[in-house]
Amino acid sequence: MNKPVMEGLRLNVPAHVKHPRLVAWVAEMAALTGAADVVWCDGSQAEYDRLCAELVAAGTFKKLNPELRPNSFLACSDPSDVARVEDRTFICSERKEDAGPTNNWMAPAEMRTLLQSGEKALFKGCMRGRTMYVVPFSMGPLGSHIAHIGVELSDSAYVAVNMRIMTRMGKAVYDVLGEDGAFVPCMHTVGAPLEPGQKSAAWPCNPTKYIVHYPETREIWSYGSGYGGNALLGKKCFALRIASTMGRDQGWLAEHMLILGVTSPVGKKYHVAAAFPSACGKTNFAMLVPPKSLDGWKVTTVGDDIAWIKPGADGRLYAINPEAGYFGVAPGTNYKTNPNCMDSLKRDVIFTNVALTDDGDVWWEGMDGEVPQHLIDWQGKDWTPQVAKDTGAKAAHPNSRFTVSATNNPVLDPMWDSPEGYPIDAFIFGGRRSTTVPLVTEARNWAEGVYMAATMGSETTAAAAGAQGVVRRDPFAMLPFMGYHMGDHFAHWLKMGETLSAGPGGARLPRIYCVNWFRKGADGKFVWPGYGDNMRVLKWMLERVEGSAGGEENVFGVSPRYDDLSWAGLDFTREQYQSVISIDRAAWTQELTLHGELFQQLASRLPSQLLDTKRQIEQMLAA
Ligand code: SAT
Ligand code: MN
Repeated sequence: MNKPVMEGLRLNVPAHVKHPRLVAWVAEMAALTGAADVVWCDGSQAEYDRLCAELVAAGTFKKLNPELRPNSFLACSDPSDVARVEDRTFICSERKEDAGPTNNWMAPAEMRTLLQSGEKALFKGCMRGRTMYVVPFSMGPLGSHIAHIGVELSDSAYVAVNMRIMTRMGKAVYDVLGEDGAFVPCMHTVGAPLEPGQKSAAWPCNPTKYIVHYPETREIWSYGSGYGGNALLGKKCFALRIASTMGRDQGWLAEHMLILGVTSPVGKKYHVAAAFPSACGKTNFAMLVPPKSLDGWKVTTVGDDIAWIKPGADGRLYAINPEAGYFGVAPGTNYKTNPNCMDSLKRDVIFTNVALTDDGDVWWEGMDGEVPQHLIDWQGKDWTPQVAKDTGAKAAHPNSRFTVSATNNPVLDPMWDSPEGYPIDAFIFGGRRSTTVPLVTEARNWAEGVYMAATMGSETTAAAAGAQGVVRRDPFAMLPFMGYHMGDHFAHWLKMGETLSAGPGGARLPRIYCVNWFRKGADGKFVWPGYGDNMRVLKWMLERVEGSAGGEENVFGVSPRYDDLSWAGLDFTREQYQSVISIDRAAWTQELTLHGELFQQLASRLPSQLLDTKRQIEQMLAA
């Protein structure tokens, strides 16, 4: 009884770890979880190679044909563990009201009983028979004033190797942390302890799942899933849910936005941050190749999913990409939709839930070339085009992913790692809407832009478990990623705008745009070609920033007339343009009713400015 906590387990603390609070936490978690061993990751290539070899031996990874796909692996998950689980995601603020009506909430004390301290607490003994990896990481360039540090403890080697690609992970983080630096503790388990002698499943996980955030104490506890945003805790859990609350408290923004650099034909460089919901083409947009006819324009990638944005001394907003890699959707990626991505994926990739070809390479729906005559699908079953025809079975899961380092990207912005970040010229907000929302509109002022972001709707995708193709309000594309009350987020944006416009950079507040690449015609097909041709819209926006492009006011801002866009090299008629830019009065009356429903839901914390903006739009619509 009452034996010293660590008896029987060597903590193996390396000499370069000089942070007593961190060591004490690791010891406490090792005791709680009953981990068999503790491995402190150093982020080296040798360590990565060793862990990948162990994952191959455990059956989690298949090594792909080194001639076709050097240094790359395929992991296939348990069929029950393929996406984020929004209904199992919790924001445990002290007061329910602070989490707001769009988040699941449980009182912190109750959640802690369930996870940590109760008699049957889920984390008690959850790592028995497994190794606990200590994964130190920086979200953002090491030492940048915009960056923050996290440490993930996980019993998944798959998580450790993915985190090495997705974040700045490794030994150097301890230099930044020193003896007492702040870090966000990120506790993760697949929830599958092993009895002595029991062999692990290739993809261990637990039917019970909890993805839990304590915003006040800035902690993350994730139980039962090994997949993506549920398990790679630097991404959605830290860089969005926890960071959004840090941003609210400290005067900055954590947003679900890609960041791109755009260089004009005269060599002027702009930076644009764009919010879209999961699986709506952020990675494609971030790596966009301008059409030949607009060859003078060049796009470079800073980030493809998350932006941390802080005001600089000059009063402008500066953004960094807190991540170091891409966890992108594979299906639909090909040399037409995203050639730079295809080139990024030539080597050093971890694929999850795509199909395996007979020669040991990967395949997914929408890849270039002939459909293979035989594959092993993501569930390990034989797949042929005939099987697909008969049963509808997809070879790759619709939410199958690649994990690849940003440095593999041929159009990576040369300054992507700059600790200072980039000044943002424009924000874009876009949903996936087959009807109603025009191709592009420009907000007439900051408040109208915040309104556009707040009322954004989008059809759901395979990135989250649940029904697909259903329109739901997804304010700021942050619905699944907000760490606090959504209404407070709107207020935070409005206040940032006010503060910045009163400061030195006031005249340079970023412009705000609303876009929709996804409008469909009567035939059910997308009308707008999208992908590289989105450059035409982007060019218009930047010309607006310069004050050189025209436009036409409508109820929802300013849109380009047909002749305000460049059409060289694209056959797109005035009629087609009308069908993607037009505003239908009946559809917008209905749309405003839906905005009203969202505002009703958020009423207790809804800034009155947004109601004023709504009233103005209603008046214009009635006029
Ligand atoms: O699984 S993730 O949350 O990382 C991907 C996404 O939903 O964007
Ligand atoms: Mn995302």
